Amino acid sequence: MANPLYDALFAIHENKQNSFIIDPLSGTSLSYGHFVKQTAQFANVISDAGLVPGDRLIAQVGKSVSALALYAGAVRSGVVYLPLNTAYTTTEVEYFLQDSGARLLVCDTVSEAGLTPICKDHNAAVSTLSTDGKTGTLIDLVNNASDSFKTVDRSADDLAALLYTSGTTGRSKGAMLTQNNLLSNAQALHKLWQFCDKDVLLHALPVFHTHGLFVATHVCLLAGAQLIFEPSFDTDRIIKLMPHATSFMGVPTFYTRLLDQKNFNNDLARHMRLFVSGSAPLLADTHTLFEQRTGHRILERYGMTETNMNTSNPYNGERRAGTVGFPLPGVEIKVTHLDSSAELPTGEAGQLEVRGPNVFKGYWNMPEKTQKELRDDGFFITGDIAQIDADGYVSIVGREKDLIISGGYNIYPKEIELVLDHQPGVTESTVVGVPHPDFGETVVGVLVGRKDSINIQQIEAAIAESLARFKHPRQIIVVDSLPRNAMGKVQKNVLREEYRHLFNSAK
Ligand code: MCA
Ligand code: AMP
Repeated sequence: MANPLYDALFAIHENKQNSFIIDPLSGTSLSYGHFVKQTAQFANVISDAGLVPGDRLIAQVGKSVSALALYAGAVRSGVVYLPLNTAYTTTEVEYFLQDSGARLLVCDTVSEAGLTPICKDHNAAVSTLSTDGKTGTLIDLVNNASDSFKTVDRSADDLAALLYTSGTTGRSKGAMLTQNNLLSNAQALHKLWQFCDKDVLLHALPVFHTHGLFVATHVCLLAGAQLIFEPSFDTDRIIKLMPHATSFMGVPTFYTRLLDQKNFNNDLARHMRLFVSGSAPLLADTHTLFEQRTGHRILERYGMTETNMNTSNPYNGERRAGTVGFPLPGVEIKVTHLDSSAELPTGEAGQLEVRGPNVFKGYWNMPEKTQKELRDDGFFITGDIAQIDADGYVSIVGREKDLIISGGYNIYPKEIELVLDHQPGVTESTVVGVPHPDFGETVVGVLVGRKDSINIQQIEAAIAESLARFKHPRQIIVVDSLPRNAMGKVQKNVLREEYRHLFNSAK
């Protein structure tokens, strides 16, 4: 047997001296061979902690080489990797801990005190890793662990990762991703986007989501390319580093922020061969402006946590602004009628459905939810409204699911509405997304209640207690009543229209 994902991504680099992680500004670098040794040390620590193949490991840690080695160590030891947004509060983390039954939680040193009690309640061990990945109880163990490890055998259908993507009903759903889901997608993208060992990817995405952890990192590992591994997206640093890179991946906010910088120009981008955008819609204007400024046409692609990447604009061929290109090789898509599920003719907008080796195994502990969204014939109902034009280009034209995407992060209104509905004086609430010049979309909370009995500051404090900062409504508005259709359903589209200019000038 073997461990297909580990073998393809990491084992191939054993004892190789070529650079993997580089920092051109400080001149430091880490070789592939050294990184592979680190994966063995992390794998030893994970198995010495008593985790066996199939167990879940939660990592709520800063972006560092150690965090990447922890992920690789989990894959190598057959343990299911469960990364969490570092912005999640203790309340949110407790849900993931309880739902996943994780045996070990690795958290930032600063969050240890807050998270230890809930780990005790849920029989999970705690280990710490500093934001820069250099200290913490985990590192103390790693530094004393052997740098050789017998990689655990895994099959292509075994789980490699569990990524939570919040649910429209408010409860986050754990997307079960197998070794082959991840490997097949990485291989398709590596080929399609022509990554090779001469590439240097400027990596500024978080590594607790699919885009940064799988799409960006896996294509580089398959290609033996180098990574400039930035802890976060800092526009000034990106501008300084870009002349040293060949490729860049980001959410639309990365691109609009770069375009806001006068000194971001074609000279900076002259070494670049590829700019990729995804996770949220890239406005056609941004695509056009970017080409005018740099001479590069951004390659937009479309994916989901449940499916990794589904479609991509071509590497060679027209990268059509406002579209997400064509299905990846091996991926099938169809657009179906929202009610009858009958396939619609070309050009008509409807539910986008996806089938292929990239489509997840289902939702963790949610067989009924899985049954509803993953058809028996293997097609996955995305909740995105799309249309395919006469040339075969796919456009995402809307969402059937109640979802706000802010700076590439997914926000599910239901989760916030559940908190708002329980606030003193609030008789009902609704949460909508409205355009935002920096984040693309942002959150607005609309409350019904007597103005004199609603305390906005108190409500904001309650939200801060239970929800990550990025989910907080940027504005809370109190109204007498909510617009409803004949069925009595709140008309969120009416509210989106009413408040669409709320943040026009905000930058
Ligand atoms: C930070 N804040 C945010 C966001 N990020 N608020 C709303 N939406 C956000 N996305 C908060 C901060 O906590 C801070 O709060 C305040 O906003 C201002 O922070 P700022 O400095 O402007 O933000 P930042 O720290 O620079 O972060 C913005 C960012 C970041 C760089 C765009 O959000 C980011 O890296 N997004 C990438 C997300 C991603 O990787 N998505 C891929 C998901 P305070 O008020 O306390 O200061 S995977 C996916 O979608 C599918 C699979 C796919 O197709 O890829
Ligand atoms: P996630 O919950 O992280 O899996 O987010 C996946 C969702 O992000 C998709 O269902 C789409 O709604 C959205 N998305 C991802 N890429 C794009 C894109 N290029 N254009 C429009 N929406 C996108």
